[in-house]
Order: sequence, then structure tokens, then C-alpha cells
Amino acid sequence: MTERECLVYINGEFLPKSQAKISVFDHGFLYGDGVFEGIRSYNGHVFKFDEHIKRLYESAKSIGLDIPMNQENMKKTILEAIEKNDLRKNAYIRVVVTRGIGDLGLDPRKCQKPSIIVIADQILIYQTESLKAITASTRRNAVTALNPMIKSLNYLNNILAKMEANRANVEEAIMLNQQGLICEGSSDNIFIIKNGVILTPPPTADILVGVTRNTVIDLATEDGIKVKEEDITTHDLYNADEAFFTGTAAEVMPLVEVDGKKIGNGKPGTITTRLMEKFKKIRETKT
Ligand code: PXG
Repeated sequence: MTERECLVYINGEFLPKSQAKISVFDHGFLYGDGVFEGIRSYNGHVFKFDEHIKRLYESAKSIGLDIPMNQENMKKTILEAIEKNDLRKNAYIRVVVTRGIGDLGLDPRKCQKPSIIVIADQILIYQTESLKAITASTRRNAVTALNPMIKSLNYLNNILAKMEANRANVEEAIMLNQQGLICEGSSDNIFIIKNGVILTPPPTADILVGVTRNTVIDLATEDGIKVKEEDITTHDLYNADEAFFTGTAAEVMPLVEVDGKKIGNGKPGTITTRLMEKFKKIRETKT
């Protein structure tokens, strides 16, 4: 990007980063009352654009937030943000929709109009070629509390899990559900490979069903590799032949050690490497 300040879309206008501000009375800030999406564009193609937009509107619907912009105009605004910031090659787009400005009480009826924010910037990626992780003691939200399918502004337990990873000097935290089964990383989905079969937790295991996750399942299936959505225990993970994470930022990222135990031979596995290559090939075309 040029030296110019990043231009941020807020409620109808594009403002320089230093002036792009939200009220302290916005319920997104006060209560994490809102939803978001993280989207990437590669060489001008917004990856899985419709899937991300659909998830944003589904998250909003689930929390009773009526986004005051239709999906077509949301897509146009995102493309405009990319263009205004000269990010014609690669970009990371963060869309945030909050309940809007209210008073200091919880009641969302006090919030007149949702706030819409679109930030298009450079992507921040992991600086390593493979990751080590720990299983976090902080559990993933239960469906009965806050459904993990809602990409809400409440990421505090994911952040607490990430802090556990920081303390353990590893890159990522793996979150378990209330039953102690594997859910996902703090901001990515998890896969293991055992005897040539790919396994990933099912949507019912309290996960966010990632757009990258679904893409990788398609790629593996196309390649004739069997993929099963199945409950995974820590025992299964420790004894897997290979493991990897998927996410908008992570793409396909090998996971080589968990809780101090090497996964397989402790190096990115052959199936993982093949999927990484396949993903790189299609990421500029799968819009
Ligand atoms: N699980 C969780 C909990 C997530 O937040 C994913 C899985 C992967 O989903 P996608 O659709 O991206 O394949 C996410 C992704 C980032 C970032 O910078 C991503 C997320 C949250 C915060 C930052 O990539 N969500």
C-alpha cells in the first residue's frame, strides 16, 4: 500500500483511519453486540464472496440485527473499499455491523440504527510455515449460551484461549467444547488425518463452519481423499498422522505439535502439503 492513510467506510462515508471513529455509546463497543466477517481478496478476486456475505447476514439475523443495507450494496461497498485503498492485488477485508448507538443499558431497543464499518487493509498472516498449539482450558461457547455459528463481536473466550497459547509460547490454542471434544482453533478450523482419511469436527461440535474449511473439504473430495465430519478427541489428535488448521488468514496451515506431543513426524504431512498447494492454485479463481 502507499503512504496514504487507509480509508475506512463508516455509515455511508469513507474516512481516513485516524478519523474513522465509533461512539463510546455504540453497543458493539459497550457489549460486543454485533457481528463481523473477515474476507480476503486475491489478485482482485474476492474469495468466496457470496459465502462470507451470506454468513454475515445469517449471523445478524440470528441476533435480531437488521442490517440497513442489502447484500448487493454490501458487496459493492466492500469492492469500493478495496478500490479506494488501492488494494487491487491482495486485501483483507473486515466487515463489522454493530447494534449501533444506544444508552448505557443493555436494551437494544434504544439503539436507533446499526453501525456498518468496512475496513480494507493488508493481510496479517502467521510468520511461520507450521504451527504448534496447546489445548486451552477455556472452553468454546456452548450452543445454548452463544452459538459459535454466530460470528459475533464477543470473542473474549477465544482471546483467553489465545492468551493461554501465548503463555505456552506456541502459536495457536485449540478449544474444546463442554464435552471435552475438539472444536477448533481460536480463529481457525481444525483437521486431522489418520490412515489416509481426513477428519474434522461436525457443525454440531460447537464450531464456526469456516468458509476455508468447506473449500478444503471440497478440494480433498475432488482429489479422491475421504473426508469425514466426526467427533475428535484429544487422543485422536495426539495420535494423528497429520493435522492442519484452515481459516481466512491461515489458509491451510500445518499443525505439527500439540501439548508438547509431535503430530506424526512433527513435520507438515504429505496430504496437508498437497491440500496447501491445491488451495494456492484455486484461491485466485474461486470467487
Ligand atoms: N473458527 C473461528 C472461531 C473463526 O473465528 C474460523 C474458524 C475460520 O473461518 P473462515 O471462514 O475464515 O475459514 C474463524 C475465522 C482472521 C480472523 O484474521 C478470522 C476469524 C476471526 C478473527 C480473525 O483470519 N475468524
